[in-house]
Amino acid sequence: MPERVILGLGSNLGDRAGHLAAAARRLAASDGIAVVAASSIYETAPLGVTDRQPDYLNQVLVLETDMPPEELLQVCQNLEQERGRTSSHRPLSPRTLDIDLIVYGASVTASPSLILPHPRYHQRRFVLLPLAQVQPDFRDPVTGRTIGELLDACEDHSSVVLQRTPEEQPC
Ligand code: PH2
Ligand code: MG
Ligand code: MG
Repeated sequence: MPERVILGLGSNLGDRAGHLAAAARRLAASDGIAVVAASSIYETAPLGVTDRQPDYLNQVLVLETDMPPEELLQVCQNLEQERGRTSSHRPLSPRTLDIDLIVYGASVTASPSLILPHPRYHQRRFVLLPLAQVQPDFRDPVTGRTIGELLDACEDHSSVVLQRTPEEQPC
């Protein structure tokens, strides 16, 4: 049985929508990866940054795959670099494409390169809102909290505005 994986995509540099669309297209074309759902695209205020930055476009994808987490992470990092992301960026600096593994099946793990579930996703409205749209029955693998409970408990109230619905997306 393939695992169900949630990815969080973000872009706040260059052709933001183009970067997100390219990521979804390239993932769907990858051997062993099926993209089973894509949220709408949301325009979101930059969270946690200290300098003034452009707004992000954020989206959540649901995948099914047998690919192990570390291998999937490598695929995502390769896509980030294809879209011109430099590996020397400061943490929280603007980026052309960021692809985060949010949840990988029921996995709860921590290695130096990958923590699952993503340690901060539940503090980010720009992840929770699109996730609620594509996976309304989602539960946190650690706490069992529903997506509604996670949203209620989330202290991030920064702006997350629907920008584009999936039907209108170029891919
Ligand atoms: N990603 C960050 C830091 N801050 N803010 C928004 N709105 N969207 C993001 O994807 C985002 C962020 C680090 O990856
Ligand atoms: Mg990120
Ligand atoms: Mg990242």
